[in-house]
Order: sequence, then structure tokens, then C-alpha cells
Amino acid sequence: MTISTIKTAPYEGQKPGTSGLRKKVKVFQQPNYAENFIQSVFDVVEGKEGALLVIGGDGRFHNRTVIQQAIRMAAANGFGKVMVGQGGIFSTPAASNLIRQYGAIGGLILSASHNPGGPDEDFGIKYNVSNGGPAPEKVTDAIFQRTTSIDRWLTVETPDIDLDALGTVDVGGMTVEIVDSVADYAALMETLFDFDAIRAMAAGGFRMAFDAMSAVTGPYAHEIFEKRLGFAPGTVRNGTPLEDFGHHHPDPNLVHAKALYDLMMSADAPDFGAASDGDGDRNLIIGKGRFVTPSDSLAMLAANAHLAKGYKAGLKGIARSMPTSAAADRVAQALGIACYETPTGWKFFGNLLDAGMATICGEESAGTGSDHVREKDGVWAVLLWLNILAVRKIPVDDLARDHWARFGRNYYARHDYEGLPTDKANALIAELTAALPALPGKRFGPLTIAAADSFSYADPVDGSVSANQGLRVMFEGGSRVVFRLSGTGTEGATLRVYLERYEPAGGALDEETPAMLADLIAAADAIAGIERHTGRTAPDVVT
Ligand code: VG1
Ligand code: CO
Repeated sequence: MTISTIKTAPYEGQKPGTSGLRKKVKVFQQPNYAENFIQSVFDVVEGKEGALLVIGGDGRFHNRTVIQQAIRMAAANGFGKVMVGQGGIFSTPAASNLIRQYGAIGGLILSASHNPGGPDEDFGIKYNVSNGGPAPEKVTDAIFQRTTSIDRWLTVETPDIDLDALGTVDVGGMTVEIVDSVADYAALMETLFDFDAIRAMAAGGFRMAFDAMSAVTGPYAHEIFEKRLGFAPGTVRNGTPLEDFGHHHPDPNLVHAKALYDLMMSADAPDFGAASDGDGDRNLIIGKGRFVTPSDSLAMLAANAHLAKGYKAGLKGIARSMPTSAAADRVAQALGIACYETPTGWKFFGNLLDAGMATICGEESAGTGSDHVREKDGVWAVLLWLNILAVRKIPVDDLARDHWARFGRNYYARHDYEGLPTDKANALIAELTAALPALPGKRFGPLTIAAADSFSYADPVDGSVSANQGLRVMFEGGSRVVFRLSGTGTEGATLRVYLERYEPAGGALDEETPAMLADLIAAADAIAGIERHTGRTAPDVVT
């Protein structure tokens, strides 16, 4: 088999410190663009000769094209075998599982997650390493370095293969196996959760609405919720992956999953509502008449996880990203286990999970997961909720109130200001960073600042330090505002403002979140000068 060497030039690739490349489809369609990134990845993967590589994506526009390119390039780069999901489909957690289950050296996951899809929208590629998790910073930095000097990529000249036919084919001397996208993942879920108990709950009339948002979890949800657990047909909504997600953002929050939210707040709401994102790693949980914030969901799952068979031995520790509310910390304290605070992004949980220091992890952005894979996992979170509800036999609202009565309540919201001019967003952060040392002691309405810093994380396993991970302003009494810029947007800059107010058990536990956060919102603008810098008087998205 002849290997072709295609000449190329350095390009503007993945930003250092981000776990993947996210750009407009049109950018990916430029000659050499996707190939440059994939070759840069392959150039830094050690031991690829003869090794297994997993490839799959969320089914968005351009998915199949890049999969065909990646398969040919893997053959030219000496991989021994590539495992691809049928139709090019793998949810991110399912890909993570396959990498681990079959001892792959790593995997290419093609997704821009919750970003919209289609010819004028977003595409993405990320590389996961042999533990199944996102490549750690030293690997992503090496990939970035490679993109600055890359001058060629390798491919074999073979026709496209049929991605829909299960089985094995040869591409340039390398084996390609097209596998069922769902089977191994569903089998893993059966080892963690009591499917009989959930099936009995469904048979007893418990109703659920699961919104797959026309994204990757449709096939997983149909198989697991409707076929294996016996929820009624129609339980899964928008269950067919579409290349443009039906023109929606596959982002499971109160803005983009509004139809589900409205259903769950209506008179004929089912007992349980959930949604997942483009690549299936996020989850949104809404009980009948009760939205559960992702931060609360992490805490509630951690407090009850022992009720599911996969976690009956208890948790080794809990980890949350810094902007996630401290609700989980209070559970960890009650359980007598450690709680780790990491920078935003799942890759920071990998070391803690590998070292057996944490079992459950979560982020405020609707990501929850455990040591069963090395990614956050939307369907997993839904199953753990269902398992807990099947054991406790109470509505979500009762479970939430019960939780707050015991641990107190962290009122929480995130305000996103999207599409800001990058220089203005950078100026806001620079000015606030400079102002941090002088903030403690200052008063804003009823709030007094106790401390302020720029979050820096020292990994307790390998000692690596990640600095500048968000600006924290802590108030007396446990309230907090965090400011950071998104690393996943593809248009301008997105400022995220995370607002959290703690009310201890016995306090005001049954109030409306906007009212509870009003003083904090005013303080956040006064502290950072959001309107002054950006001209915006209100956020684009509140979650
Ligand atoms: C966002 C979320 C973060 C999440 C990341 C990837 O990042 O805030 O919590 O880990 O997306 O999620 P940022 O930098 O835009 O705030 V996913 O579902 O896109 O893999
Ligand atoms: Co995602």
C-alpha cells in the first residue's frame, strides 16, 4: 500500500490549554485543515504502531467526511486497527468506554458538543488518551506545538468505506471494524444500575420525558429507556440524530431545552424530565415542577449514590469544577470524604479518578459523571437519578427539599454574555484581575467581600499547576461570584458570570432564585463593570 505525503503548512489550530479544536464547519472544510490537526495528533501519539484507535462523533454535519479522512490517515500512520461507531456515531462517554474496554491507545471524538451544527455552524475534533479521558494539558500543548511547524500529512489513497455496515473491512492494510454504537455502553450501564427496579417503577406508571435534542443520545436513549427499561414509546423525544440538530442548539439548559422545561412545569407533566447535549456528555434534570440545578444534581446524586449497585460501597471522594456551587462540598463533609475543586473542563478529573481519589465528579454546566468512564456522561446521570427515585420512591421535588433541609441550599445561576468583542472581554478580565487585591473589605449593598483571587490549581496527583482559571470574589456568609471567559465558543468571546448564594438549613430554602441572587447580580456588575466594558445591560443566556 502506498502512503501519500501531502505538503501542508502551519495553521491556526487548537488554542493551548483547550481540549480539542472547535471551529466553523467552513474552516474545517478548507484544504488540509482537519488533516493538519489529525496529523498533529498522530505525530505526538507514542506507540501508535499496530495500536487500536477509536473514532466516532455526534453525527453533526461533516462528521462522516472527517471520519473517512481520519481512517485513511490512521492507516497511513501505522495504526493496527480502527474501531468506528455505526454511521459514525459515538457519544463522548460511549467512546470513552470503548477506549478503556478494548485497550485502545486513544480516540478521536468528532463533536462541537452543545454548539449548533450544519454547514454554517460548528465542528470539532478532540483527542482522548488511553484512560478514555480528554488529553491532559501536556498532550494538548504538544499537539499545539506540532501545529506550529507541521509541513506534511500522511494518507492512503483508498475509497470511502460504508460506515453503516457492521463488520470488518481493510483500509490500506489496516483493519476497520464498524461496531454497534450502543451495545457495549448499554451493557456497562446494566452493571452499575438496578434495571429491574427502574423497570418496575416504569411498569408502575412512573412517566419520563427524555429530550435527546436531535443529537447523539437518541439511539442510546431508545435502546436503554424504551427497550430495556420499558418506558413507553415516545418517552424519548427528538431521538433521531440530525446533522443540524433540527436547527437547534443541542445545549440542555433552560433556554435551549425550553420545551422540556415548559412540559415539566405544566399540569400534565410526567414524573421526570431530562435532556442531553450534542455529544451526550451533559444532562439536564427537571422533576415535575422542580428544576434541579446541575450543581444541586451533583450534590444530590453524591448523597444518594450508594443506593445504586455500582456505588453501594460508597464514594472515595467528590470532585467539582471551581465555578460549580459548593453544595457537593457539604455532602462530602457529611460523608467524611474529600472534595476536590478543579478548573473548568473534564480533563482535570481524570487524574483524581485514575488515582482512586474521587468517584463522582460534576460541573455547573450540566456535566456529571463517575469513574465508570473518563468523561461526563448524560445518560448515566439520568439512570442514576432513576435508580435513586426507584429506591426512595419519592418525587424529585421531595428529594430536593429533603436535601436542602439537611445540607442547606446553594441558590445558583450562571449569566452568559455571548459574542463579545474579544478585546473588550479581555479588558474586563485584565482590569478586574488588577483590582482583586484591593477588593476584600469592600461593601456592595448588603454584601461584604471576604476574599478575591485568580483561581490556580495544583493537581494533587502530578503536581502540575494550571493558573488563571477564573476570578473568584467571595463574600462573607458563603456567597460568591466567579468571572471567567469561555474556552469553547467559536464567535468572539463569551463572559460567564457564576452567582452563588448559600442559605443554611433552617434558612430561606423555598425562595425564587432570581430574587435570592439580586444583590449578587448588582454587585457583580459593580465589581467587574460589565455594562461599562461591554455595553450589555443583561446576559444573553441565564442558566
Ligand atoms: C464549557 C463548560 C465547561 C465544559 C466545557 C466542555 O466550557 O463551561 O464546564 O467542561 O464547556 O463541555 P467553557 O470554557 O465554554 O465555559 V462539552 O459538553 O462542550 O464537552
Ligand atoms: Co458535550
